[in-house]
Amino acid sequence: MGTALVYHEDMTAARLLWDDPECEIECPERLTTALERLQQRGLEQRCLRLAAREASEAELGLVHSPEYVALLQGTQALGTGELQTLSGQYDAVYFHPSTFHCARLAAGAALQLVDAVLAGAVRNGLALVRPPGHHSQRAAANGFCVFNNVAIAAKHAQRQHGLHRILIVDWDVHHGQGIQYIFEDDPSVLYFSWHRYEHGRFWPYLRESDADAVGQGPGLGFTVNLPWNQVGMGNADYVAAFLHVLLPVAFEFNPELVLVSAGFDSAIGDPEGQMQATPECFAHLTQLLQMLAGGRVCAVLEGGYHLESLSQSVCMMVQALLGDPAPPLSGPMVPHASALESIESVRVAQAPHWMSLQQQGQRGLGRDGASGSHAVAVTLNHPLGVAPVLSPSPRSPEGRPSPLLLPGGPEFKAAATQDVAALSSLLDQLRLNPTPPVRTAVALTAPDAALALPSDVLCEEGSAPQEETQAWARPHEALAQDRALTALGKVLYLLDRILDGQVSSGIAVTPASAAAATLDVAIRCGLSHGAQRLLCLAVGQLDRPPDLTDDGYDSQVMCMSGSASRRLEGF
Ligand code: X5A
Ligand code: ZN
Repeated sequence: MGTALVYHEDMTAARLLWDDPECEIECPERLTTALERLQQRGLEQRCLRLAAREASEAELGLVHSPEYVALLQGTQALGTGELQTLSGQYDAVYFHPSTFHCARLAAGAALQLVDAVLAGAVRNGLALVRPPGHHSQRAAANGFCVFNNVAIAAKHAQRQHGLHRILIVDWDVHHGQGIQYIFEDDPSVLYFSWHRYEHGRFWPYLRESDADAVGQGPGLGFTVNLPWNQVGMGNADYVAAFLHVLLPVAFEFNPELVLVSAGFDSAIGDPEGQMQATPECFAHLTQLLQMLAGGRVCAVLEGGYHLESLSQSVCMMVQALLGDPAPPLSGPMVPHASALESIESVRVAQAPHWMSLQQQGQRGLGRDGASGSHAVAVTLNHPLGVAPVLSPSPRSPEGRPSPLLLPGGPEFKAAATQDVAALSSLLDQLRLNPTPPVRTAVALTAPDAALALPSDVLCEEGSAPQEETQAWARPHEALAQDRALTALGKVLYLLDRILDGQVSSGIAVTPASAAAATLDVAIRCGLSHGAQRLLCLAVGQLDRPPDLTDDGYDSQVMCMSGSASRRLEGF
């Protein structure tokens, strides 16, 4: 099940025909540059390419008034002067003789994408479109938007595919007030938007963009606004917003489809957003969204006006849709105080409507001796996410971010404000390393169990050399027995393939009595290969936590353990 890319080059036809500093950033090169970069990186070739079709009058009518559609149809025959006059009746809009055709293609592209995903032809996809859509309203163009592509696609998914719960995630840096108005009393569409707000002093200057706008009537709680009151929000702020606001609510809502109003003016370098999130952040956000709705994610381009930043962000999103691992995020993962205030204000405003946001008192989850599992699965992931060869840490040895990548650093500031080439080279340093050829490998001691594996999982036959395995096992009594030793050989082999970049992640089974010792060895082995930071998660029972203090490894390893079985018993 693949990824669709919906596009039509006719959408590059519309352009600004007169002087207007506010509108000139919405230019045809936004699409051509992004598409070129997708081709350059070999990503376009990995997608199912679909040529956009025009949305029909009936489809536009799902959201827009017949009079408004007719008015737009009439613009095809207008001269430049008349187009300029008509444009002036709306806020931040320009019309071109090709606008009606382009805007119908943009809406049609979103519809095709939804149809392809809901028909099961692809798992997910991106529609690369312009004009954008999320500001446009029933009878009004607004903020470069003519038809509300995502809103039309949502209505279509309800009417034609019978969907009952659709999540719209609007990560464009502007508030998609058009989408909010269309669905504000509809509990079957959950609309989430974060946006530059600055206490109402940023376009479109609306009171209803604030966190206390939560929807109306039956739609109460189904509009979720997260206003950013300062510029400069970055990776840590965006990830925190997902983890603390969007995802709790989205899991509780349990959508059947996720539509993304994918504007990239929320990325670094964009003149509108003035934010700091790097392109890789969008790979992570996309991955997080794929946990919902069985991975049915349909993204539709909205804003994004820094051509280089836009193209890189689009590539990151497509990479994540294709299932590639996300590159590590740079910079200190510490949210701004202002971001945490915004997040808290949304949680407070939404708490009456979502159980997942209501503070639960601390439950007694103390230590327990319950047992039940007889085998512990050791899962291994490449410690740096993607690098085939262990690459230098993005952090300095003291654990502080390297000055080069400090979001507020002078290099980024200069690049963000003027020098496109400098920004491009900074961003290139963060470029994704090649994806390992095998996504998931399984090492089993009983090979017949492999018969039940999905076909795209590699059943790993190999083992580490016996002497090497024995040498690692020697200090551990628990690894003396045969079964434990065989399992350890397989774990070490898998770890080796992961650190070599041949395999992205893997799973191995080891006897319960040898779990802690096997973890010990796996950790030491990973560190001896040059891994600099290692996270160890123990779910279920471990006879003891791994102890690495004697070798001074403890600063590089973070261990977390908890008993899943005990918690499950409580339900
Ligand atoms: C789609 C989008 C922005 C309009 C800004 C007007 N529109 N100042 O990003
Ligand atoms: Zn925008």
